[in-house]
Amino acid sequence: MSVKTRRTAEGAAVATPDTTAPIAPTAPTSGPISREELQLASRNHALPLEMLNWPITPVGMHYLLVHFDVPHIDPVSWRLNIGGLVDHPHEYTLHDLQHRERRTYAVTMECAGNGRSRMEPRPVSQPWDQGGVGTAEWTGTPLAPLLLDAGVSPDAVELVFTGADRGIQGGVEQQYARGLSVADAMSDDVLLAYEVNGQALPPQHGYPVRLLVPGWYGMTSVKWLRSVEAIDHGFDGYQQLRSYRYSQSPDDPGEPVQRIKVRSLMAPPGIPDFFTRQRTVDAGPVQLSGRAWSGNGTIETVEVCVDGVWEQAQLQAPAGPYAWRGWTFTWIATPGTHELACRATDSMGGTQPDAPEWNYLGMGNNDVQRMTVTVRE
Ligand SMILES: Nc1nc2c(c(=O)[nH]1)N[C@H]1C(S)=C(S)[C@@H](COP(=O)(O)O)O[C@H]1N2
Ligand SMILES: [Mo]
Repeated sequence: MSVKTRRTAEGAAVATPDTTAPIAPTAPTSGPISREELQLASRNHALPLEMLNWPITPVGMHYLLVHFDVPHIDPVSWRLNIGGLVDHPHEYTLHDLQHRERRTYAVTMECAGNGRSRMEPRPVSQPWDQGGVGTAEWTGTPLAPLLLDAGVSPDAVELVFTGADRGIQGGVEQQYARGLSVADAMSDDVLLAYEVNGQALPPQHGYPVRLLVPGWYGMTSVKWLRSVEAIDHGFDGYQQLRSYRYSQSPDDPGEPVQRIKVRSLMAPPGIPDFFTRQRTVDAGPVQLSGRAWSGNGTIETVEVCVDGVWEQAQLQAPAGPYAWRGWTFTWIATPGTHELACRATDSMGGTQPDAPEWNYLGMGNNDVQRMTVTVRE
């Protein structure tokens, strides 16, 4: 495979792939989960669904997705470089960023691959079930004023955000890097975050500084951020052009994955079976609850389905404009086996499909969650 190399503002070599770089390690399969998928799944953990009972996810329970290795970064020598097509390239220390305007937002973040293992055939990558989501209170400084200070050239089209982590994907050696249009990067809600839930970022969530782009799938929020570079073309890195696409085949360029699709999940009621996770509840009123979120407008309704009959759930106020919304529903459980489901609709009219909308990389699956519950006397 041929790999082009270019240099970032700080001189780091960044490989940009030719468009024949493989987009997935193997074709989608109906076979059992492989050892490689297990290896990824045990590194990149999910939100246990009972944690939906917490409006803010405790840090250790927030889902995790790390493509390569967690880099070991010395906060004293760490710098953030803002460069490329700007009038005033600048290097910031962690201290500099911590002494600029400080903001805290509760943000629901979801991995674009969440729900991947529920697709059939199953796209082969991190085999998420449903827990690739979490909501944390992120603190940092807004990016837009730094870009204004830098003076982004009118010729700039995109900003490239590059992390300190390096690895090989699709045969291409790369820093983890993603692009955003200048307009999206200038959005008032985009943060350079250095704290989560009131503590310094832990190593796995991007210490010392990560990008945080509310409303977009998680891949946009580059961890271990090292540079922001203004460029005069659309970013052509692997994580932009080859990965994170809604494509139907390995050679279909597809559409880019961007904002989070509407979704709701229910905290599993009652008690679980250790191995199958099947639920058992006592007959009588059962308070069902969960969370709903969307990167497109606000959550308008959540419906709960019991044995095929849909009814409205009660909505709580969201923890903030970028955070999920709690919902509750009282179910009068009668002895026997029942099927429960939930479905959210957002203010842009988006709703959840009954079955996954299949694509080659297993992106953006927001299918309705269903569970079978045994009710005992
Ligand atoms: N540098 C870097 N940033 C990254 C990643 C990565 O592997 N390297 N993973 C991305 C993906 S795919 C997701 S879903 C989120 C996950 O963030 P979290 O692990 O803090 O939940 O980080 C994003 N930022
Ligand atoms: Mo992700």
